[in-house]
Amino acid sequence: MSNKDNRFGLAVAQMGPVQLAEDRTTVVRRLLEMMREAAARGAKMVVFPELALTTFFPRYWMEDQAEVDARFFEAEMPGPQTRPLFELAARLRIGFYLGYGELTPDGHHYNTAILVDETARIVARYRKIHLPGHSDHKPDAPFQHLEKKYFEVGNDGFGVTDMLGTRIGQCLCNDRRWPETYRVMSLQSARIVTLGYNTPSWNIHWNEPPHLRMFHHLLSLQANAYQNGLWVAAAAKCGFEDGFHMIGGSAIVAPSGEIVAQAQGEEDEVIFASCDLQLGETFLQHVFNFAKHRRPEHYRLIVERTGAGAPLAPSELST
Ligand code: CDT
Repeated sequence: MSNKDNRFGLAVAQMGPVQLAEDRTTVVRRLLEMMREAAARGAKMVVFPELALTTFFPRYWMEDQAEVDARFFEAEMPGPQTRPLFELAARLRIGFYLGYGELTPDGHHYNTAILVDETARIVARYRKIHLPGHSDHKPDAPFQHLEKKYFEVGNDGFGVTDMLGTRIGQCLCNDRRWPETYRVMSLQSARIVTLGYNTPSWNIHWNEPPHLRMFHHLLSLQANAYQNGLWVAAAAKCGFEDGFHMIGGSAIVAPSGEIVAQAQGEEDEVIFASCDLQLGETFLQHVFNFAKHRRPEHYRLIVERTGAGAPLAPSELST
């Protein structure tokens, strides 16, 4: 089943915390070091986290938008501080995925990720679609989760890109919990789904036992890798950022649903897997042969309803 030509060296670069006071240059230096390690281990591409260049700033209520823009958003990519990443990638002939806050020339804000190929060309951009949290100030909460304040909902969809001899899709953090994310990409024949995340260990909305955070993170990756016959590469930013803890657990998951590499701690750490890109075919030609077994005529509600409503009459269920 496995063939050397189908092998794809895939690295995930987990990041330990980035403190509020840290500057981009220090952070980029850490990313460069991990990119070097990934290339030395034979990776064709390395996946960095969501909002990799700064602390996870949506935990803070801030009112001075000009200051937020200057401190936490990138008005150009690459910019002066991120250019070294592109230069090293071209020199090492390695692709990468990078998450960052995007400020567009006409003033829009997105939680964005890009795919960069081995010539350092940006070949795809993804703007986060499932934005979690809230937009109002919650002064009684231990911290905020203000993604709905600082970002607009992404307008690019879940694209898949031909790159590095395979098909790669992107999503960001909360997207990984939604089955639609992966199915839309697997229907475009994605072989690898890349994602970065910042997942606080505590839930400000209810008293969720912290161990469930890790369990649901891995459950989402594993179930969706299997049900869509694809590889999933997930990179955390984790540990204590100014006293606020986020889970680690960066992982590479095979189309079998098995975890083939997982970060050990909550610091900067590169994990690597030599991925058999044909492995997904085993599932996609049989149990998940979409063309043969999917029944979209019975899935109407998935695109027609957002929230749950009343049961439909049998005659209304199918098209
Ligand atoms: N960054 C991000 O999307 N974090 C969310 C936290 C959800 S709780 C408001 C996540 O799904 O991990």
